[in-house]
Amino acid sequence: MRIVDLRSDTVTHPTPEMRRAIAEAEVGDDGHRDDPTVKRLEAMAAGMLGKEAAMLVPSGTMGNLVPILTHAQRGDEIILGDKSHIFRSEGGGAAALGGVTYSLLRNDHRGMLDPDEVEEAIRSAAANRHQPSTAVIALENTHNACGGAALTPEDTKAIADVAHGHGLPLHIDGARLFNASVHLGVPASELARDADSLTFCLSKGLSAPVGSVVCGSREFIERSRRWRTMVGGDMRQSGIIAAAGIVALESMVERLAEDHANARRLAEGLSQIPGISIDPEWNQTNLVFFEVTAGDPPELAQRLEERGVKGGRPVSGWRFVTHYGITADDVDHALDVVSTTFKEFATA
Ligand code: TLP
Repeated sequence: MRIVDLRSDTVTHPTPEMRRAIAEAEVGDDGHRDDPTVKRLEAMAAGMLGKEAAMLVPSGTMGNLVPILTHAQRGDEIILGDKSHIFRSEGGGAAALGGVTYSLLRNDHRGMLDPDEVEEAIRSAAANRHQPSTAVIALENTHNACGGAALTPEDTKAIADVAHGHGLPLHIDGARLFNASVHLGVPASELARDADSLTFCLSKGLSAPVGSVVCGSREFIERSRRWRTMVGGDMRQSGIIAAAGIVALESMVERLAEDHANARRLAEGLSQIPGISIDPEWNQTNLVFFEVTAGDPPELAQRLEERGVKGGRPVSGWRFVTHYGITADDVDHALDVVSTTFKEFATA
């Protein structure tokens, strides 16, 4: 059966060039800072993001956790959006492992925070010992739960100005930063410019099998290395991973435009199917969210999966994700399957 896997861009497989690079990678022990391929990836990532230094970590979750632990101390708080991945989908790691509490502000439909609300939310234990001190503010770009919307350099600057006005750092969860960069036609370094720390994922749309990179100042990355060690994130011959990451950065960024075009095609097709509510104009990058207004969502999702179309989150809204493994023809096939399945439900 033909499978169209739209669950996430995390399902992407390494490209043939990545597999070759992995096989041939020169490696060492990164615990001793001896792995030349890891060093190359880190230098390359720092250069592309316009930062002094970078550090490879195994996952996006660790790429957020380590910077938060580095910026904040036990009893501090992080200000972030109520729909942020850090808050909703990372197991409360900052609280559980770092004693850092979450101060939530409303994410608007694009995942942006209101700079005035950020200003008002900042607190200091020095001023009042009954309250936690704000230690860091976080944005997400693109914003997963807000439809894959991209924040502009001006958006980031507006929040950074508030943070920096209080001597606080801005962290960006840029798991899909390169999708934002390609969508906006703006270099990733501009999107990163006002951030003090930032993580991006190699293993999502860029299709590497493993890995995320944390970027920041040399001093920040040195302090972060200690926290990476503490959370068990130090790896050994991780040049194996970095080799694929280098190929990802060299050859997989520009092609994200194809994923965005396929997502738009998918969104437009879905908008024609009775029982589905979606505004295709809203779609920006590779995440397609929609509402199902007919039928029983879990059963519909199961029926689609039985027919080879994987995706959807029938409990908290539906999402299809386009990526390197999905062609325009796959999109058309998925639309046929969705259309037929929804029609059956409508007439049942
Ligand atoms: N997102 C995944 C998971 O929720 C399963 C997905 O399918 O979208 N930040 C953002 C914005 C993310 O979307 C994700 C993962 C992460 C961080 C965490 O990355 P990983 O999964 O590598 O820990």
